[in-house]
Amino acid sequence: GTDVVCVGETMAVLASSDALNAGTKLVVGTGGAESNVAVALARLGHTAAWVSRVGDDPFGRIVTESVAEWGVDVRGVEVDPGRPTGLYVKDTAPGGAGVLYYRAGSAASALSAADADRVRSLGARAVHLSGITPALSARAAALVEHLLDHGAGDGVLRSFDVNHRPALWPPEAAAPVLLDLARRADVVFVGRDEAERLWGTPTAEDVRAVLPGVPVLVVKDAEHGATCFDADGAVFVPSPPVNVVEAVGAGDAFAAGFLSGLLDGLPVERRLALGHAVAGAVLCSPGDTLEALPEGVAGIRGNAGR
Ligand code: KDG
Repeated sequence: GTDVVCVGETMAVLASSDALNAGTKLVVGTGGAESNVAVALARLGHTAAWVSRVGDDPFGRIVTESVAEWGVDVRGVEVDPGRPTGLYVKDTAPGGAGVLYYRAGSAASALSAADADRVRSLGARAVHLSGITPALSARAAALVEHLLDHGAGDGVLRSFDVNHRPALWPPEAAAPVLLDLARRADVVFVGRDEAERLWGTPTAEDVRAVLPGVPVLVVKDAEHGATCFDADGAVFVPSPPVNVVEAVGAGDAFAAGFLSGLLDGLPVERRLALGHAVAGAVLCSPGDTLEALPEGVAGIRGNAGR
């Protein structure tokens, strides 16, 4: 069976190394928060699937083939002949434009509760969702609600990364929706700064106070560390030092490492350490996705007594 099914939009990334100008060359890549998690889980040796919708266009084929090549089951990806694959431009050079989305009306924005059938049919142990999907459209939001309401099957662990994307919706609109969705999940990931921007909660303990019933709550504080709250209390593990090349995708990698440890039955400290290690691998590379797992990281899961 499948360990984890990840649901959400993956776009073609058009990445520039220099500040965007007429004549700047763009390199086509693949990026999507949820498929990034699936790829990292597959790299860690889990069985992972990605469920989404793409357009019947070259970008849809590129992203689907890439995610498949990285070891993820893509049978749950539906091709929509009527809508394009979303794109984003990534110009992270100093003084660059940052991330620009071209995704309104994309194939994945038509994700709806009907797509839950393909999720359920995978019979996964866990379903991973993020707060990007409810920002895509009302029907995509309905899919997330349905999956959090056991739409992936009874007993399927529901993992939710808050992933607020200010370019999709302002904090005022996102805050109540993301809080409500997080309250329905079994495992929640949120950045400390992200939670502060959304909910006005400056510390990890303040975040716990607004999400008291979440069985496993992970509050990530960038280079400082991450705190996991569960029924046994709170555990903090500091982030190891890394030379950051590009941060996009690090949160997804962290979620994959933590989920890997959770599925393997590791204690909380080791789950957080694995999250940091996998995130560290993405932080030191320019891409969003963990295309290859460094030896040292592979060893962490392998040494876990499996
Ligand atoms: O977490 C990384 C993602 O943000 C990136 O890959 C693109 O999915 C993406 C998004 O919606 O921002």
